[in-house]
Amino acid sequence: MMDLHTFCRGCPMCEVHVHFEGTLEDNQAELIASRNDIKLTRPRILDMRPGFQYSSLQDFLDPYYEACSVLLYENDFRDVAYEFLKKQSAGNVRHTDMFFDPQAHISRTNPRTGRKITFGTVIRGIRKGIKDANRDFGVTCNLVMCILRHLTEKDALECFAQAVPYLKWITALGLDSGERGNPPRKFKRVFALARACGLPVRAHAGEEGPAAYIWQTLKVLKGTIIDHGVACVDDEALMVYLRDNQIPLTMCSLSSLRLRVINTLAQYPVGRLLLFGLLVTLNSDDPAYFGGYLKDVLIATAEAQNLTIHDIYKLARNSWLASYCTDAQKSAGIADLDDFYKLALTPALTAVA
Ligand code: ES4
Ligand code: ZN
Repeated sequence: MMDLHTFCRGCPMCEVHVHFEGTLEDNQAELIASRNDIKLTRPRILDMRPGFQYSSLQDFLDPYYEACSVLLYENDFRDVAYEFLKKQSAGNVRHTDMFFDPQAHISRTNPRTGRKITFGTVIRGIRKGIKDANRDFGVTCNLVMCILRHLTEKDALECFAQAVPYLKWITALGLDSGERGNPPRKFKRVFALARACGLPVRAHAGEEGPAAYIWQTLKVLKGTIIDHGVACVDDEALMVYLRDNQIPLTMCSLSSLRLRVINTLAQYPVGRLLLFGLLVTLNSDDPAYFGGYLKDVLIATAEAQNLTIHDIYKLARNSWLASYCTDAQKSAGIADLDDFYKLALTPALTAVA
């Protein structure tokens, strides 16, 4: 039988919860800052000391959005997406549903031109990175536009209006940023608008907020996916609802560890929720910040939770089911995963090893 590490590293899967802005690595930010001839203001390098933990979500997000200030031109956005998808390909992560936060960019001014960065610059750049990565590595990527919940409903509606000419490039609408005090219902109208435009919707809920925010995502926003959802463990009826309706939960263990939602990886409820029958997936969230890309997250979590190869197989299978891939893409991905799983269980593999 194949060992757990080899299985995690090799299994074909999807990532369904990762933020474009959270894939910006220090060295890449430095490179882009230098070619744009701007100064890099990144308190973040200090924050990456081993063992450093952020004290709250907003405490993490403030420098996180500041780090984006190096991204000025279409090509900057293109390069970040391209380099990330190259890494996904190297880890056999064949498809990614990627969040991006237009409001973190369209509020900024290019210091070299004095002009605002436009929605078009952001999305055309990211699209180009996705197209080039597809050509060079065969990976695919869909874009999920996120609303920043710490801003107002008016800001959200204005952002959505700017997205309208580009809806053909946007697969779904999401909600992220600091959860506490910003319940999903605050954005009921913009989410209704997105659904009227034919977009599926989802929200970060129950990451640091209560189980009630998960209910609101389902019932008020009419979300079909819950991002994080850790707090569902506090509400038995909600767990049963999520299981019976097979609502995907896109969980991010290393993120919750770094943001002190949990104190140790062993406490993260992914193994427990898997056993309960929920459609859970594991994801990296902000890989440049939380200490690992998807396969690193999978291995660290599997070790801490004593997960089996079958558990990893389930998580990988769920990742295909939770993705916005076409049915044909899902069937092909799951067939490849099934072949890999059968190979992993072959007794001869132990003999060879
Ligand atoms: C995020 Cl960890 C986390 N939570 C909420 N919003 C986010 N945006 C980027 N990372
Ligand atoms: Zn997230």
